[in-house]
Amino acid sequence: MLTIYSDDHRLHHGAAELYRGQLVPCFEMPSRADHVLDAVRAAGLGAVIAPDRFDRAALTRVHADDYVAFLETAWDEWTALGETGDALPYVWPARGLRQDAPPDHIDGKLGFYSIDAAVPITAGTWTAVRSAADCALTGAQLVAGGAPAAFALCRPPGHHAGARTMGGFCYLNNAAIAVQYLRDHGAARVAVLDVDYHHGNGTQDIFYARSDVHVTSLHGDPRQEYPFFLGHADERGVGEGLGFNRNVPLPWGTDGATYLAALDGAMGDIAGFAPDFVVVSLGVDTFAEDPISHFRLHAPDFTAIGQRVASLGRPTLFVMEGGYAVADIGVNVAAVLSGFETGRA
Ligand code: SP5
Ligand code: ZN
Repeated sequence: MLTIYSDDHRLHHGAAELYRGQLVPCFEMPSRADHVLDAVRAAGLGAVIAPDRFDRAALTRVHADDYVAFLETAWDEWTALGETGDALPYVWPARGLRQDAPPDHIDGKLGFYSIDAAVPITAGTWTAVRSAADCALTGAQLVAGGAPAAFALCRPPGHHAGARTMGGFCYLNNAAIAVQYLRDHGAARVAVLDVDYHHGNGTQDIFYARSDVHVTSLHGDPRQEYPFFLGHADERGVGEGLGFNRNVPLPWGTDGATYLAALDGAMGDIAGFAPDFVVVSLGVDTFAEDPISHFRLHAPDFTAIGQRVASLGRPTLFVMEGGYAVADIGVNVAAVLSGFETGRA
């Protein structure tokens, strides 16, 4: 399968994120993508190509126009204050505060358009974010055009980004943008399978009221894990979307066997939906050595995940999400993709 990758990701390199009362170095760093690219090449999975450039309209099919405008201008507004370091939010419209009145000042906007303080905006963030979305869109274009599979090596990741919010290292929801592209280019039904360690709150929220996109996420139980405020098993969708969202929260310490059994339990639902395409939000932060996560998966488990996805027999777009054990990310991603290729054969 082709991998779609842009060097532009390097332009996004945040210095720090807020964690337990400290500004700590960002876990989401450029070397992550380098390791994935190296491993994909070493595994001989196929050519690596640059993304096409898509219209801004492809982004606003999923994200609110004012949110995209915020991302486009945030750095300039921030530096106009005389600031030289990364932009970070420090105040949020939580319960009891208005969520319908976007502020004018950049300090207010940063909080209005975010769910946490793990989303630094730097000079190159928008260029990197836009190119990551282009990678996902190029992958969607490929599978829409008949390719059996593609891998969008997106960085920064996307699944925590909602229609109007950034968070959890994510700015634009690359997977959701790809899903919408597929819907706009002939697909009737698209299934999302999110195997990142964290719940894909942005993706769930974007499609929650829709029956044309089925979203499944396996993740650390939000009662004990980020993002804490979405991802429970009783979230099944709303209105027309009722029954088209499936969460599988799993406890800290979940090992490969338990994880794969849980995945097997969700597969029938996805197959029954009869999707025209499958979009996999591919995080490998379920790895046992991941520095910010608490599952216990190893390389053979990642191969098995790829084989499970292949068993659906649908054209599949893999979109890179999380994974922070930098040296191992590439090997684990390549294991999923190779497992898919062998499972398909
Ligand atoms: C895309 C993705 O995987 N985003 C994850 C965002 C998680 N953000 C909060 C994680 C808190 C980090 N804790 C570090 C503890 C290390 N001892
Ligand atoms: Zn994650």
